[in-house]
Amino acid sequence: MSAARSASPAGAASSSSAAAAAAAAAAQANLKPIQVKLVLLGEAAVGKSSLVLRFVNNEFQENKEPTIGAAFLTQKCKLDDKIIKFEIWDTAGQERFHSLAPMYYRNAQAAVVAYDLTKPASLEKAKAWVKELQRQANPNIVIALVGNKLDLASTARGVSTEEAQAYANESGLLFLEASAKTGEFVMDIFTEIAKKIPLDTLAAARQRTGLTSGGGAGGASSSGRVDLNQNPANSQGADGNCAC
Ligand SMILES: Nc1nc2c(ncn2[C@@H]2O[C@H](COP(=O)(O)OP(=O)(O)O)[C@@H](O)[C@H]2O)c(=O)[nH]1
Ligand SMILES: [Mg+2]
Repeated sequence: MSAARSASPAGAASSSSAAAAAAAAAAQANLKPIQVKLVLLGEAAVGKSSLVLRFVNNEFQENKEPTIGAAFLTQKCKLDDKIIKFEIWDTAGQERFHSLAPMYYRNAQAAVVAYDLTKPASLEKAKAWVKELQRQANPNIVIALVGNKLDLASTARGVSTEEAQAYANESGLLFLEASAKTGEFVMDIFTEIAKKIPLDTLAAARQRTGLTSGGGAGGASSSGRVDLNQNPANSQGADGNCAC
């Protein structure tokens, strides 16, 4: 401290202005969105695309056409004094064949694994996806198990809350039941994920590496579409710097 002061004639003044600059930089850093790559997984027709549509546009389409080409959507969300920008990767129906390339979830910081709470088989499928994520994805990935179609629970529930909650607890997952149709608890999925992600670590890492993207968006085009079928070997940016 004293060494710094003697090194600079305007030591006191510059250290206080440096502190002010640091505070301003910190405030600025908080304003800068922290990008979080989030992938959706789960059996076809459980409502993955509908959950995203509800979260991003606050809409619901009754007979939603299956996603053509994979969608890449973004949505910002504020948590305390931080802004999180979710980069959401929705599938193009490859989940029907369980053929999602690992590049889809590579580098994801978060995953929503959805099932349809009227269909017990879809919970089994969700468990298989969780296993795959735990085996292949980033070891710190935050996974939320979501039982969708809560609006049908009173008439057609096939999976009890207790069963799914117990499985989520033993596997270390967040767990929520939600309805893309009514919107109930959809925001909560993303808020709970944001709370569990080590945002400070993520922001610091981004600053260190100078990365601005959640990584893995190497296949994203300006149209917001990504080709998930592309060869993973070719999926990195030209500088090979797509991974974070
Ligand atoms: N009742 C009800 N239907 C839903 C809900 N979410 C999605 N759906 C319907 O389920 C079907 C499949 O939805 P979609 O989002 O395409 O599923 P995805 O294949 O997992 O992306 C569509 O007909 C949706 O309208 C929900 O919360 N409640
Ligand atoms: Mg879909």
